[in-house]
Amino acid sequence: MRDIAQYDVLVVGAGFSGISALYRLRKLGLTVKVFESGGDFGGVWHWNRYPGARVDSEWPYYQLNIPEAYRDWDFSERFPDHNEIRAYFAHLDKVLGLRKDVRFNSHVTSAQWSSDGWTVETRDGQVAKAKYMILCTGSLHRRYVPGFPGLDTFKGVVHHTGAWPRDVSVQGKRVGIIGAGATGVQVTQELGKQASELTVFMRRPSYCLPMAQHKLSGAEQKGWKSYFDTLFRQGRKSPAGFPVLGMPMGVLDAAPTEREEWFENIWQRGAFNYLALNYNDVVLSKEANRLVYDFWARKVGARIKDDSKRKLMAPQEPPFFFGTKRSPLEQDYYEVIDQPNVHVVNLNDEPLRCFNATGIVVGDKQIDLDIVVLATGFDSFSGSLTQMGLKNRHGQDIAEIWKSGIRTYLGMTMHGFPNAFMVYSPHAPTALSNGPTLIELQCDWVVSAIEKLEKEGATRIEAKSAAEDDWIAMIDTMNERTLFPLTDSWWNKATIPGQKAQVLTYPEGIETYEAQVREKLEEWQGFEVTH
Ligand code: NA7
Repeated sequence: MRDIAQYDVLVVGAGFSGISALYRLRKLGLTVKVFESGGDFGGVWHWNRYPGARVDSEWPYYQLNIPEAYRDWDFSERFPDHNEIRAYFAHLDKVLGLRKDVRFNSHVTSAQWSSDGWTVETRDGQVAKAKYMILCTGSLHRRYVPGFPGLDTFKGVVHHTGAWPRDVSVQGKRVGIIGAGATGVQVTQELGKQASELTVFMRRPSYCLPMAQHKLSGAEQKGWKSYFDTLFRQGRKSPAGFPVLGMPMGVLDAAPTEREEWFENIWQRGAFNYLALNYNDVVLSKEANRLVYDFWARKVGARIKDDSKRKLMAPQEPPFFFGTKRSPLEQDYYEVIDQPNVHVVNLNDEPLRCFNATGIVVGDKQIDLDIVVLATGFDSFSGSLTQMGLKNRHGQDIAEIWKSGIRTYLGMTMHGFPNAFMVYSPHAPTALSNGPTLIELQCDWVVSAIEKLEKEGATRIEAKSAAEDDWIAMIDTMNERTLFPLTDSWWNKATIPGQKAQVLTYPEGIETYEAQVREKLEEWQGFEVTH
C-alpha cells in the first residue's frame, strides 16, 4: 500500500501563481502542498538565465501586492534582470516562509480525479491527494524546438534560451541565433557585444519599443512605495495592469501635428507606453495601425545605418499589424544589429534548409557556427498541462482533449475537471497583461471560489460544457473587431506546425475580465455545484 499524503489543496508550480495561491490558501487555514519541477521558486524565471534576460514590466508592478514582502525589498533597476528577479523570489520565500509547503524537483507525471478529489503523482515518487487542485504551471513553460533537419548532426553547441547553462562563453565564437521574438531580441542585444560573429536567423522582425532603463535610487523607491497600495489597486482597474489609460479618441480623429506630438510624447516615456497610452483604435483600425507603425519604423530606422539591415528590421511594408504580437523592449538592440560583426539572414528570402556538422545551410549558402542559440519560444498555454498526465473524470488525457482546441470556462476552469482551477491561462487577458496583476486577480477568484464552496459545504464544482462554449464564443466575438486574429504568434498558438491555431486572448482588459468572472461567482453561473 502506497503512502498517500492528504491535503486540502494541491498546487502545481511555484512561480508567481503558485506563490500567490499558497499565500491566499494559508490565510484560509487550508493545508496545501506545492509541487514544482524546478529546483527553486520562480517558475519561468527559474529557467530563464540566458544572457540579457530581464523583465519588460516596470518594477513597481512586477511584484506581488504583499506589503510584508515589498516593504523590505528594493530592485536596483526600472526593469530588473533575471538574477535580481530570482533574488526577489528568495526574499518572498524568506519573508513568507514558503518553502515548508513546497517540494522542488518534483515534476507531476499524473493527476487523476476520483469521487473525493485529485491524486497527483510525481517523477520523484511522491503521491498526494487533495479535494482541490490549482494548476499554476505558467503559459510559457514547455520549450519549443522546431524540427530542423539535421539538427542532431551539428557538431557545435546548441542551447535553447529556456535551458541556458551557467558557464557558456561566446567570446571569440561564431554564434547563430534563431528567432527574433522578445527572447531573441534580448539575447542578440547581449551576445552581439561578445561574439566574434553573430548571425541572426529571422522570419519576422519584432517591433521593439525603447526600454528607457534606469537605475532606481533608494529615494525613488521609498517615494513610490507609499503609493504601492493605490498603484496596485489602480492596476486592477486598468486594461493591462499598469494604471494608465490611453488617449480616448481614434488616431485619425487627431490632427496630424497633434498626432505626431502625442506619438513623440509617449515614445519618449519608453516601455509599453507607446502602446498603452496610444489612441484607442490602434488594434481596431488598419489605417490607424499603419500610422502608428510608420512612426515606429521612422524612429527605429533612424538608428540603423546599414541600408539592408534597416529594410529588414523596419520594413516599409509592415509584416504584421502593430501591437498584435508582443513588442519587446530594447536598450541598444538596433545599434547592435548595425554592428559589422552582426549579420541578419532573412529566412523568407533564404529558407533554413538544414543543419550539418559545421553549421546551417540557408538558401544556397553555408554558414559555419560554433554555437547555435534557439530563441524559438514555447509551446504556449497548453504545453505545461499536456505533459503532466492530467486526466479528466473519464480518464481522458488533456493532451487528447485539447488536440481539437483548448477549452476553458473563464480561463480558470474546465468541463470534465471537477475541483480543478488554473491561473495565468488561455481565454484570459494573459498575453496582454502584466503577469503579477492578472495572477493575483485570478488567485483571488480561485481562492474565493474555494472559500465559498467550503462555506456552503459543497463537495464538487465543475464548469458546464455549454458555459465553455459561450465563454469561447464571447472571446471570439470580442476579437472579431480587433486585428489580433490576423497575426500569427504564440498568443494564438499559430506558430507551431500541427497545433490548432485559435484565439486565446481576452482582449477587453483585466478590469472588465474581473467584473465578468466575479459576477459568475455570485450564483455559480455556468457551474454545476454538488452540495
Ligand atoms: P516567441 O515570441 O514565440 O518568438 C519565437 C521566435 O522564434 C520568433 O521570432 C519566431 O519567428 C521564431 N521561430 C519559431 N519557429 C521558427 C522556425 N521554425 N524557424 C525560424 N524561426 C522560428 O518566443 P520568445 O521566447 O521570444 O518570447 C516569448 C514570450 O516570453 C514573449 O512574448 C514575452 O512575453 C516573454 P516568427 O516571429 O514566428 O516569424
